[in-house]
Amino acid sequence: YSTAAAIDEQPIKPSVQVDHTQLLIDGKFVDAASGKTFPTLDPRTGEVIAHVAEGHSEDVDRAVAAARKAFDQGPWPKFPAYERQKIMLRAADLIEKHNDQIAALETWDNGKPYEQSAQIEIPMLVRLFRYYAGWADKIHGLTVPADGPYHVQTLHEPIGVAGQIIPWNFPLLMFAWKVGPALACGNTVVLKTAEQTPLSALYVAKLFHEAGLPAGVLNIISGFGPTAGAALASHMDVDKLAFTGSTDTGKVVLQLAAKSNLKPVTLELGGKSPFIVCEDADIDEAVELAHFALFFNQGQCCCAGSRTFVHERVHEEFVEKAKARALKRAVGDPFKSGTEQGPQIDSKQFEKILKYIRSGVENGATLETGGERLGSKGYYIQPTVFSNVQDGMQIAKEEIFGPVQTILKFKDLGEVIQRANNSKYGLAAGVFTKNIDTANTLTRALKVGTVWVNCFDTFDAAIPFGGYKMSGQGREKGEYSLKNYLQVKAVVTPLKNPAW
Ligand code: TXE
Repeated sequence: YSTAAAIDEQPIKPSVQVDHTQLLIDGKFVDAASGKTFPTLDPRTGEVIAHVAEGHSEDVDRAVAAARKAFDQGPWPKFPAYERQKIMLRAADLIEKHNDQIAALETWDNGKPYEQSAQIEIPMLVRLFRYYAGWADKIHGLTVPADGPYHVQTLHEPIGVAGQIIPWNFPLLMFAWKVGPALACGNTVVLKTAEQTPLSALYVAKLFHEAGLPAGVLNIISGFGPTAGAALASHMDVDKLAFTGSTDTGKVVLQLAAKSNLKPVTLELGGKSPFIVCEDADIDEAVELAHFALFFNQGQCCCAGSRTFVHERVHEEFVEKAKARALKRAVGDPFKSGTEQGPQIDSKQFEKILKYIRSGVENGATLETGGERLGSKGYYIQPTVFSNVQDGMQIAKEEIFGPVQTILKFKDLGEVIQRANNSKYGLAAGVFTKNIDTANTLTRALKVGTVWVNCFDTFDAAIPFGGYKMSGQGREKGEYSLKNYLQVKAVVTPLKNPAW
């Protein structure tokens, strides 16, 4: 990876300016009621990019009132579905047109490589909105063959005002996973962005308004969790809550929802996903994929393959090659072409990761490479690989959320299934084998929401995603996501002349 001196070079200037820093309520950019702002920082340096309006409960109240009005009196849920579809498609076209500016904003605020933003994430954002636009006019109920002389049908209706709270690791993709199905089903939205990454959602929400979205349908609140986030989760006039973030905060928002108006909640939380390399695997491919599964997005993925289980017969070779691959990882300014890894999001995450690395060393895991910060400014961390990791170690049990690969050795299939499932999480798993029977056995046995076989992080818009156990509740993406945003109404009508 890069030298400290390369990291400490003058950061590359992003080719975008920050146009929107206010809250977006009822179709207008407005200051927070308190007039307060907070700084959003460049993870490359820790310096301020912009001061952003800081939403509190009064602002959440204003946004929910606007969303309520747009739902109850406005056109959105009453629009023919085709009109909703057209607006979503127009928004997707505009996002595509602004691809490079949005990507630059996302990278600046988050630190992820610009090429990843521009070539993967923003195109995926466009794809997600087109996918959900496609559903808008295909949502319908059933005719039910009930006993007795009744005509029975179900109507699938929007729930109402959706409250959505998202994290900072994929600011725009999380925005699309939530806003896409909500709008397609005819709901209105109040979305709170993460305090680390407020900028890109404001830009994209503005494009939705340019595309013809009526005022009040999509409101964006920047601000902090315990204030703005908690106000949204406990709001009496929010009809549904969707949350992505840590398992601890997931428990808090679920309680707030229960204590207020019992709004239904979907949760997409943490993980400690096993990546299982069987003895018959092609080792070079497995090393590359395991590297990607862990280090992608600076290791800041809920589904990161963060427990790399390797069969004992190929273990030694795998460790050597995994170490060599990590040493080759291109860490540097995310705006530089070819960069694979930028800085971590902020000082809190940076310190958390370094603490986990220290605990790995103290608990007797072998530090193969890395383990230190890189450079003297910003939040860069050396790609780190541990071998000889034991199941009971903190680094094997808890979510590190950083560029730290932990390699564990296994002997047979029964053992690795038991150990892979021995986690409070159940988000995803990777399985690397050429044997179809091994793949089928693992696929059925693993208690996780996604199994990637000989691939990882394949995130098509149509594939559902979500967790077993403490990784969450419900599914997002795909057709499954629609039911999070729909009420089912049964309509029963007696048949007066059943003989006909
Ligand atoms: O998460 P939080 P943080 C994991 C990862 C990371 C850890 C902590 O392990 O190291 O969580 O990150 C809002 N009421 N993931 O502190 O607190 C907050 O403002 C309502 C996994 O960033 O869960 C932000 O918008 N909302 C993950 C969102 O919750 C509250 C992605 C996420 O923040 C709130 C991110 C409250 N009381 C972190 N407190 C994933 N599943 O992908 C905070 N928030």
